[in-house]
Amino acid sequence: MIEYRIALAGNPNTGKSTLFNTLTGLRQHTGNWTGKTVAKAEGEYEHNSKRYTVVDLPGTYSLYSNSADEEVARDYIIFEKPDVTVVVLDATSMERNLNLALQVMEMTTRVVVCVNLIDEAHKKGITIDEEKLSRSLGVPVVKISARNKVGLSNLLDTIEKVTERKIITNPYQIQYSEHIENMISSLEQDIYHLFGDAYPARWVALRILDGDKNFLEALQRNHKEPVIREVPVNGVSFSQ
Ligand SMILES: Nc1nc2c(ncn2[C@@H]2O[C@H](COP(=O)(O)OP(=O)(O)OP(=O)(O)O)[C@@H](O)[C@H]2O)c(=O)[nH]1
Ligand SMILES: [Mg+2]
Repeated sequence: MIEYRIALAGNPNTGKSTLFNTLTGLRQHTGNWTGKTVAKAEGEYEHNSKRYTVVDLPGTYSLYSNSADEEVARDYIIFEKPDVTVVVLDATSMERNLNLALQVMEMTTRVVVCVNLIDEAHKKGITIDEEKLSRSLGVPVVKISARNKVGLSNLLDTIEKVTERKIITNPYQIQYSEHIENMISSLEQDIYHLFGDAYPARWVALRILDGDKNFLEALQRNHKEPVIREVPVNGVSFSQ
């Protein structure tokens, strides 16, 4: 049977675990992430005779290196490379929640944006134009209510289409100032030279510019060849 791996990412309290439980039911295993005190929940579902392993990532507001939760979520997306990352958003606070979606879209092209708590949004008179949002973001957007089991078959079909490249995504990329963009371009070339397309070069360049040593250490731990020594860790500064 064909098998795919799906990650659920999102801010805390957006309904990831509710969605995870609805999708996987009793087919779950829980434990901790290796070397961390962060809870790990993994489960399975089948859809159209394909098996999907789902990982319920910890809820985070960003995917930098601010906490063990963020490291776990970041490392899973970058090093384990799920076939699709579903970013679960709270329909009642889109502005705050979209921040994480944009971060994930810098890390991988295989993204589905899932707008949950759509029932709550309706109660508050909030309407979300998923087609317009999808065009702006360059990835599919699906509205659901995980608790009420609304929109789930559309979500599963959309995940399938992205895994099988029946939907080709083109995630919106944040543009930085010209100065930063120039540095990203030159770093990207070195990163590509070292790693090929093993990692998203633009995103790795941004982490280097950010001085994110925690990520570079994670890269050193997770990458199989010791080429990381050639990447400048301290030598880059973009202060004016
Ligand atoms: N009204 C409504 N409530 C929902 C829906 N989905 C989830 N909830 C509720 O939202 C709350 C948070 O849900 P969780 O599934 O625990 O959220 P989470 O994203 O896993 O939270 P963290 O693990 O802390 O990041 C719970 O009280 C759920 O019952 C929904 O579609 N509608
Ligand atoms: Mg949860």
